[in-house]
Amino acid sequence: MLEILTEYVREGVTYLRQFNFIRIFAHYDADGIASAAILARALLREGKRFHIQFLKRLDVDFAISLDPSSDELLLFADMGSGHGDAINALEGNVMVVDHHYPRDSISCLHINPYLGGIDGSYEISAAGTCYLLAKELGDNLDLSALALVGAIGDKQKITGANEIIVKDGIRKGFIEFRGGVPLYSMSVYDALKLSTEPYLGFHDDDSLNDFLTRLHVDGTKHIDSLDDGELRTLNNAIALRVLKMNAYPDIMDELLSKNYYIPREIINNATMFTDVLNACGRMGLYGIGLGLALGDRNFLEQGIQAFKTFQYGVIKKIGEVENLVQEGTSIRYLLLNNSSTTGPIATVLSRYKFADRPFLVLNVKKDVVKCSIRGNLRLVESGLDLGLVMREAANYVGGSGGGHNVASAAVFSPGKEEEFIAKVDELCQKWLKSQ
Ligand SMILES: [Mn+2]
Repeated sequence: MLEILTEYVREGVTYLRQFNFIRIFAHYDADGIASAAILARALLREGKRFHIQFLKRLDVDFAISLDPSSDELLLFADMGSGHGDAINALEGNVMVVDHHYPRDSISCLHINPYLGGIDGSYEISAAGTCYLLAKELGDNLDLSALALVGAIGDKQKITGANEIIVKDGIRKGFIEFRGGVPLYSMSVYDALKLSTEPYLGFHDDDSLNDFLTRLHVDGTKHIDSLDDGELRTLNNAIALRVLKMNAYPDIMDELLSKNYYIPREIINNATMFTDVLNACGRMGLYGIGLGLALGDRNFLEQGIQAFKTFQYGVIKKIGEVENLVQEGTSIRYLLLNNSSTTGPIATVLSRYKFADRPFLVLNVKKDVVKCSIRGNLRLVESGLDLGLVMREAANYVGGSGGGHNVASAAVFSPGKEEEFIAKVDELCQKWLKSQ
């Protein structure tokens, strides 16, 4: 199934080998950080020099500001496929390695699973695509662990191309499948409190203490020290709690398929490693996230601290806003002011509390409104493309937007919130009705 994509990858490797200096631009989320780290580790082994910069978004002004020299390669990872205007405005040698739906034609070498007939939303991440490149470049099978991190970060399924990559890792001992619900490697108490995948909704200590007391599980124990019986009890209680929440119906199957360990990486728990990278990216601590993904233990303490702070902030915010959700005709939405995050809130609420309709979060800041929308596989299969919805709705109010069919984002100027919400609702209804 990777035949066509492999053709692109081979072409990419041939091109890459011509350069001794590669400027990597990567998206700032866990998949982007994993992508950059895969490229860095593979390039180091080839004796190539590189520079890495993380970006929240890509636009024409940024592209024009780059002014590359003729002997360097500009490599965009986990971004670019949806930004034809910016990529095509670039002078110089450019390569895009991305898994976002290629809406625009791009004038450079473009490695994207969709061009090889593979679903980039669910079956391979940017990190996975970078891994294929690394695997073609040299002996880099260990990097499959980071490809897995990218897939987990982007809420993908371990099927298709992802499954092939994970099998590489398992065969060589770089990845181990553990089974059960993925929980962070920390005390039971903290793991349940800080978990967003699964989201368990423990907003006060009493409810969490009650839960653990009823299960006869000691909350001070480390997750990785629980015996099989304790783990089974915990898994069953978590499944029951999640199923009572109006969660996405396939959520438990999805969770149970994703509890992996990556024994050679700095943080062995793949879910925890992913969320540490995500937190570092979201908090602007790119160097720490990248350092960890490159295997530097010096960043561990800061990374874990950032992760705890970030997870706690997300959980707390969800508790504050989950009763403020409003109903549209075919969507639900949340209007926030100056929230520190939008995407993670949208992800959790759309997966665990309001899974039957697209879920939109708007965050109104002083000069800009930032929006995230989330769907799920069932909505996508009914024909909904939220990347297109956000792009159209944002254009309608003079902003910009786009992304995956299942998760996308937009930005526009304050004052147009109601107009934007109505447009998103209308577009979603049109898509869902046409089925
Ligand atoms: Mn990605």
